[in-house]
Amino acid sequence: MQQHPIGNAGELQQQADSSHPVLTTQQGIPIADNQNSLTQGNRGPSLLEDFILREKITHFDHERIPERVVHARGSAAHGHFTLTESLQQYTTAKVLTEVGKQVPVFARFSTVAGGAGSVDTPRDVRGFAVKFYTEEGNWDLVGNNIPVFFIQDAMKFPDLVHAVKMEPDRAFPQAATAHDTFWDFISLMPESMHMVMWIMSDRTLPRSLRMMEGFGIHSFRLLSASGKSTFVKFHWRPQLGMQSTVWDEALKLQSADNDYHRRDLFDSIQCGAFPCWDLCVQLFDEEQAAMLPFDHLDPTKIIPEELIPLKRIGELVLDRWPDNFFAETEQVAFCPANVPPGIDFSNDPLLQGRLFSYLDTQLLRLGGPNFAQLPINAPQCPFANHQRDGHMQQAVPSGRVSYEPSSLQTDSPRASQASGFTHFAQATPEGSKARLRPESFADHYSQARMFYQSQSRVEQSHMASAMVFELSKVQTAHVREAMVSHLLVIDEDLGRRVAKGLGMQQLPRAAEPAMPVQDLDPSPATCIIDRMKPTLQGRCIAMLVDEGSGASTVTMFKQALQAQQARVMIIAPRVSGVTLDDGSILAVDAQLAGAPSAQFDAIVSLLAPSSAERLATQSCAQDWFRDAFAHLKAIAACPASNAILDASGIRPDSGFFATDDPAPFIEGAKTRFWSREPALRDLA
Ligand code: HDE
Repeated sequence: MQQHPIGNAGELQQQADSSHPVLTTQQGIPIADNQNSLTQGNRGPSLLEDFILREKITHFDHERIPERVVHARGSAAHGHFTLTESLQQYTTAKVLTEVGKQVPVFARFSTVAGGAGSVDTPRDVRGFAVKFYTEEGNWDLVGNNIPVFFIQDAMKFPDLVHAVKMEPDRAFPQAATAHDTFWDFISLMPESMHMVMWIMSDRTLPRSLRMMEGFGIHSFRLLSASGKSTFVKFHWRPQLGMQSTVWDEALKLQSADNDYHRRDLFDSIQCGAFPCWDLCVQLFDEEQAAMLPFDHLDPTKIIPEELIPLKRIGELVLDRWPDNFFAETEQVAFCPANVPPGIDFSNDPLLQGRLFSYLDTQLLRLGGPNFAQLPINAPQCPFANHQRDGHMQQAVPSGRVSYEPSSLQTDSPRASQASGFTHFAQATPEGSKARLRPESFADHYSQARMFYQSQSRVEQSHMASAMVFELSKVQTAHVREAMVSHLLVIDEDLGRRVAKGLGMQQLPRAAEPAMPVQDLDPSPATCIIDRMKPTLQGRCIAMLVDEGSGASTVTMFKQALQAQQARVMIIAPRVSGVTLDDGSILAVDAQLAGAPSAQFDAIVSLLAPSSAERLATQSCAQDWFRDAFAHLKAIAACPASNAILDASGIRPDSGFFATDDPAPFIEGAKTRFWSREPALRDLA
């Protein structure tokens, strides 16, 4: 039978030419046909002999590696760190002493609980991991966007993670803390109460990865040339200021755009609005540490910046999206044990456990001991050692010597007393081996109270409502009661609000703290709302238009918003462009039904009367306005848009602006209208 010269069903086979290289197998064998497997006859069975098909399918079958056991969902970018103030007095680490030198970095942001394919906007802690490729080796600052952690000892980490992940018998919920096993575990772990306050705050609902803080959490040490040690805590401060979404908005973002944060990071880098953070440090010595009313080695405690101020020492800029997600974002391997000489660890027992865990998990996840050779993990400074062989060895070391000491090869690598890593020579009292929790770690409620009481009234009500939402999903009554009994200790009013929100008939008895709760001074620096920067930089404003919208108003708003560095998205019922009232065609970025307003920071509606009347009957248009209103956003609406506002039952307030002048709207769009909230939803 005659062979078909083209692919199946008449599909033309694409052939190599001067601009397209020849397609080959992994072995470099050129491929003539990438459409059809080798079969016996025209409609016969496939042949085992088809090495091209077998290689292609085999490789595909092996494309996945185990996802991270936590922090599986993440997005990352390349950039650089520039030191602006030297810490020479405290450390020998060049990355912290060479002012002005650009150090390449790779930063990965992640959620914790969900799988790699889960959404970007659950209520969850965010990972904030930065790999600095320094000239003295890689430094990984593997932090979170919350400055404390749930547990004090690494021994509890697998339990915590098992409790928060989807429940093992039913395999749900995905990427959520609102379920029985999480709150059961938490209610039995008083040490988690401070962290619980932070995760119930709006910190876990960031508007953008570019608008959240990062924290190294643990105390680390800096070591000076003379061997003197200074404790340090690392903080990242976003230059765009802090901003969070409201809970209803976060929920709606989960359906509007699974990749909301990833897309936002990608878009901002692609359009040159590079995300930037300041690196700040808190520095203190043993004497200052001894004066603190808590133990700084306890990772459930912060050192309020009102007690030890932050010192800004440098800037991180992310300016390049990875070329390949798998090769870079998926295969990057962070490890808190990667520190250059001049940085060292403290005895924080959580940190000590982490020093073991990351290398161990990466051996499994990346398939063997040579993962440091992957381009994203390899140091960008000279490196040499006697480690050899193993799965997927890429290097081809020459010579006879792969050991030390040796006398056979003059250029084999040797240790260096002068530049090598030295640990802090901490004097340790002789003690007996024991499994003990230090008594100085016993105060579980004071900082939880301090955090709650430091928040603004709006933020406190968000926390209480979050707690009610989460515990309402808990089916076991005694778990709900146990949690309320802790809240009553943290702040009686909070406990009562949550009990009321849950509809409890009787208040449970307050938990019994192991030691008296201290009334610490509030730390206003822990709030978010006041940290929202009055700017449109980094914000995205949607303009709703349709056939017949006024060209001059559209242009006026667009130009005024862009002059403020806002990103403007044109939304219309149909995506192929609209004809404005002067006959010009305006390109459209997204379809109204596919671009819910939860995705934008503020909205503008510039509709002609006929279009507004038609849209007033459409649920997508009503929702668009209703959600922007419910999410406390500024709304500029032309008079014709009143038809939709009326149909949506919205009564305009001080967050509404006319469309004859963009200036007042621009000011409104820099903030949110918190005063609107109590009338919109019952907050606990
Ligand atoms: Fe992690 N953590 N962690 N963690 N962690 C991992 O390492 C672990 C902790 C953090 O973008 C894992 O390569 C233990 C605190 C981030 O690739 C694993 C303990 C903080 C990331 C692991 C902690 C973090 C991880 C999973 C308690 C904030 C993502 C995959 C002792 C300071 C890094 C991997 C990335 C990832 C273990 C607690 C931050 C299993 C045992 C506290 C940002 O090794």
